[in-house]
Amino acid sequence: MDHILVTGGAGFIGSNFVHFLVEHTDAKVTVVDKLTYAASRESIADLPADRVSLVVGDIADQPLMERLVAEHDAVVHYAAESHNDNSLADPSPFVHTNLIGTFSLLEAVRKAGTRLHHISTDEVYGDLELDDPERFTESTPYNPSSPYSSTKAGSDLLVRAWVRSFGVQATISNCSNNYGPWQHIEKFIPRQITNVIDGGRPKLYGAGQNVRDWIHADDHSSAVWTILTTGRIGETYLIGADGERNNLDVVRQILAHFGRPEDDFDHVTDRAGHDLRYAIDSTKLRTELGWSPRFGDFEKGLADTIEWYQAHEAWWRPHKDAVEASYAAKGQ
Ligand code: NAD
Ligand code: TDX
Repeated sequence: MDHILVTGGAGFIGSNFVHFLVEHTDAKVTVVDKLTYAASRESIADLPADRVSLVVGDIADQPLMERLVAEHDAVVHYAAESHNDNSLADPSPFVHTNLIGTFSLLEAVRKAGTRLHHISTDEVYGDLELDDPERFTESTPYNPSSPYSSTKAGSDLLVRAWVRSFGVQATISNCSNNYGPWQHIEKFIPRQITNVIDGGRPKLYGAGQNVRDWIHADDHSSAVWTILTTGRIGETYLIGADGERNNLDVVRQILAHFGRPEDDFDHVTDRAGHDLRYAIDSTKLRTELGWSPRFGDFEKGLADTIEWYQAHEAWWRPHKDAVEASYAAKGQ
C-alpha cells in the first residue's frame, strides 16, 4: 500500500490516522475532504508536503472519486457528518454525505478494484440498558436511533452489499466514542473542557447517567491500520478499549482536574432519543488480529487531552461563542 486515500482526513479522527500513516509507514497519503465546519486544515498542516496532499472535494462527486480512487492502492473512508445533535436539527447533510457519499465511493472502488476500509460507529447497534451484562459484538442486530446513526448504519449495509454482490474488497470497523486532540468543541468532552477553561459550567444532558465507551483516537488509528493490513475481506471488526464511563463521572473528572467543586455543572435539556449506553466487546479484533489499545488509562488520557485544549486555545477560541449560542438556543 504505497498510496492511500483518506476521506475526511481533515476531521478529528481522520487527521489522527493521517498522522499515524506518516509516523508508522512509508505510504504517500492523499486526503480528500470537503472542509465542512468540522474540518481543520491545521490538524494536518505540520505534515511533510512530499508525504501528504489535500484535495478539497465532496465524496459524493462521483467523477472526482473515480479519478482519485484509481490513483491509489487503498481507501480509508472517514468522511461523514458526525454529530448526533446536528442530525436532529437538520438530517439532510447526513443523508447526502453518509449515504450518497458512501455510495459514490463504493461505485468508484468497484470500478477500480481498490481495497476499501469503511469507518463506522457502535451507534448502529442502538443502545443497551445500564445493567445489561452483554456488550455489542459483530453479530448484534442493527437498531440505530438517530438520523446520524441510521445513515451510518445504511452506509455499512451498502458496503456489505457491494462486497457480496460485486466482490468489492472491503472491511468495516465500528468503533466506540473517541476522545483526544483536534475534536470539535461541539462534542461532549471538548465542550465541557472549554466551558471550564472559560470559567463556565459543564452542561449535562438529562441526569448524566448515559454511558459511553471511551477510546483514545490514537488507539482507533492503530486498530484501523491493523484491520487494513491484516483483516479478512468482507469482515466487520468492533473497536473498543473497555472505557465505559457515565457522563456525570466524566464531567466530575474534568471539574476535579481544574480544582472546581464536583457539583459545579448544569443539567440541561436532554437530547431527543438519547441513547442510554454503548459498550463494545472487541474480542474478535484482539484475538484474531492481535490488536490491543495503548491508552488503557482513561484518566491519564483525559488529563492529556485537557492540557492539549489549554495549549491550543487559538484553534478553538474563534468557534466557541457560536457553538455555545447554538446550544443555548435549544436549551442545552
Ligand atoms: P468529524 O466531523 O470531526 O470529521 C469529518 C470530516 O469529514 C470533516 O473533515 C469533514 O469536512 C469531512 N466531510 C464531511 N462531509 C464530507 C463530504 N461530503 N465529502 C468530503 N469530506 C466530508 O468526524 P470524526 O469524529 O472525525 O469521525 C470520523 C469518522 O469516524 C466518521 O465516519 C464517524 O462516523 C466515525 N466515528 C466517529 C466516532 C467518534 O467518536 N467521533 C466514533 C466512531 C466512529
Ligand atoms: O453538551 C453535551 N452534554 C452532554 O451531556 C454534549 C455535547 C453531549 N452530552 C452527552 C450526550 C452523550 O451521551 O454526552 C455524550 C457524548 O455526546 P457526543 O460527544 O455528542 O457523542 P455521541 O452522541 O455519543 O456520539 C459520538 O460517538 C459515536 C460521536 O459524535 C459519533 O460520531 C460517534 O459515532
